[in-house]
Amino acid sequence: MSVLNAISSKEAIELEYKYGAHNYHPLPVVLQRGEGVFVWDVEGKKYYDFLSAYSSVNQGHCHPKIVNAMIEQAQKLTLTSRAFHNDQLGAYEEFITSYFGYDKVLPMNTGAEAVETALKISRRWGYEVKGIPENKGKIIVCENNFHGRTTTIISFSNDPVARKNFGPYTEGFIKIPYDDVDALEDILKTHDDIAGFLVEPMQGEAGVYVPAEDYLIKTKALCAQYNVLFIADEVQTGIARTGRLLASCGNCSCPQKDCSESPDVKPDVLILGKALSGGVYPVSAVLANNSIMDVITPGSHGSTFGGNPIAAAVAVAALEVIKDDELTENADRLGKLFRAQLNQYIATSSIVKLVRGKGLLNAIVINDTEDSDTACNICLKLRDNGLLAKPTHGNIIRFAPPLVMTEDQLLECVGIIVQTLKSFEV
Ligand code: IF1
Repeated sequence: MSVLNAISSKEAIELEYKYGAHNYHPLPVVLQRGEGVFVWDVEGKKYYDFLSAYSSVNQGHCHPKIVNAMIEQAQKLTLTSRAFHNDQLGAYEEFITSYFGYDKVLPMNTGAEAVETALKISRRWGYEVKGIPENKGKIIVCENNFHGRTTTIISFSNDPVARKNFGPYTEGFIKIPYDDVDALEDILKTHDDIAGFLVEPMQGEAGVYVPAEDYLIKTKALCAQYNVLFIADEVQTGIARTGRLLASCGNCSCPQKDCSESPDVKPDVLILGKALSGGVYPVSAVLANNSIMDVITPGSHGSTFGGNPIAAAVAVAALEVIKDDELTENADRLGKLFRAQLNQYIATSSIVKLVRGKGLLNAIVINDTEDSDTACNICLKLRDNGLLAKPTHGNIIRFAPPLVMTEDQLLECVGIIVQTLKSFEV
């Protein structure tokens, strides 16, 4: 952009406030360019990105291999709809199903659409395979979940801000506490109309909450015992973020970090989004085996853009980058280093209570009341010091940098974070 039509941060923010719906409260920074772990604002100031568009940009900003795949495909064919075949979709479907170890994939665009798709598949499976009486099927969900923003999905949210005055809500969901195996068993024992159990392997929006080591193994086993589908929402945790290809695979004894073959924790229905495109394009997917996916018949579900040739080409490139650049291993190694470094500081700190997380999906809990603005003020100071992060619920700050970070960069970031936190110590 030439100097003549360059926009200042202040002007850009004013335009958004004047002409855009006020559905967000962004940190005041206006970004213009990104490369790898860095982003630059319109005044040219450089920052470490410690949010990665909520774990979408795992492969780093503007990864050349992914961007090139998009450009090349965009110059050839962008969209056919599913009324016709295109030459990219089948190859992508073969690639992603063998990558994650499933028979079939149903391609969509956003995370919420993929969650909706998984719910529809699971309900149909409940009626047509399990034999639940018509319209009686239930899905078990967890308290403090985040699965997106459609009317059905917010129907089983317990975030009042996300729900208020958007009713009437969709029926058929039973909510149980997260990380509570007994609560699941109680429901499964007493109900024979359950089609599925929808769960986040780690709760993101709830404040990066890591469940007990054996939670996923035990809940998966219960689902198998009661003939209920185990539906994993890996939109945020999937694709190397937590130091495993999938977080639902993260608690198994299998030594391989990049497999989803463990019989203990392999989800029956796997939901992916965000980093499936490395953040360059909206691409989401639902994976399942034939015995489940075959309930979907022509006309029963779909999307104009789902499975479009750009999305297909981009997703193949984005998944290749995960393996080529060894991002699963890097997230695992740097995550351990990050928590160890922060724990050293926390031992001496009165402003930070703890750090928790897996791989490079971590959070610190600030030692202040839930409704205080300390976490927010810390994020503003982090911005001034060249690192972008955002608070989740009240006094928790999420740290999720791109997975292409080097060890030296991570240590520099720990330095920025510790130095910033020190200025808040009392
Ligand atoms: C917003 C949080 C992250 C997700 C899981 C499905 C979706 C998401 C586990 C829907 C989306 C987002 C969307 C964004 C904020 C955000 C978020 F803070 F709310 F929890 F990532 F941490 N399943 N997560 O995390 O995917 O339709 O957005 O593509 O403001 O809604 P989507």
